[in-house]
Amino acid sequence: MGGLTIAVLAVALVLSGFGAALAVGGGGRTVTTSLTSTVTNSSTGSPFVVTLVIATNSVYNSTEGSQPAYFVLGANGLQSSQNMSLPANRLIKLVIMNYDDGNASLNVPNDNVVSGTAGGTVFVASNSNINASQGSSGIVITGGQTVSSVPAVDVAHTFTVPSLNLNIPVPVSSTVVAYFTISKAGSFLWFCETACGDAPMSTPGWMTGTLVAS
Ligand SMILES: [Cu+2]
Repeated sequence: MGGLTIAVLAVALVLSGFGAALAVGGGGRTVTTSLTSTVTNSSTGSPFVVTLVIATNSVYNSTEGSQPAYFVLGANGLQSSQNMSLPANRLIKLVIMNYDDGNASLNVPNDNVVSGTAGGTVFVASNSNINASQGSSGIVITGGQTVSSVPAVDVAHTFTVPSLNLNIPVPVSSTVVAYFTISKAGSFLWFCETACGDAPMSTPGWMTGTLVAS
């Protein structure tokens, strides 16, 4: 409610500022800055949202062929996951959209178990959460599940940051949502812990990279 109030105030500031700009000319740029900073301040208490996409059609080279890779979904589309910047000491909402329909064996037996997230759980949605049989009530939606682990055979990739005790297993063809907080600033190595391919697993921007918290 407080955020909404501030947002409304920001709009009022813009409107009044716009009027001033009309009167004196050329003052619009300052008004835009005040709107941006006000919106940023009003969202301090909300989670920082970052969305990752796992896609499978990136050709590594002529020998390796297509390999899976993590991408950051930015304002202008997919961006490299080689270096991810996240805020420290703020709740992060991480969404992972996985287009990979193939599972991969686990490099560590417990890689299918969630760790380091709020409540030790993640939310998983996938094709198994709907039934489009077009019965009398149309599509049946079960929504998804909040889980503390997923069956090992269903895991396609993981998002793992050992130095943060963070492990998020990602089932095949699924969307995973996790909440966590990074309680210290620094650079942390992230990687996938399934055997999804030697080339992508060892190459930053594919299945590994650096997470910078500040
Ligand atoms: Cu992987």
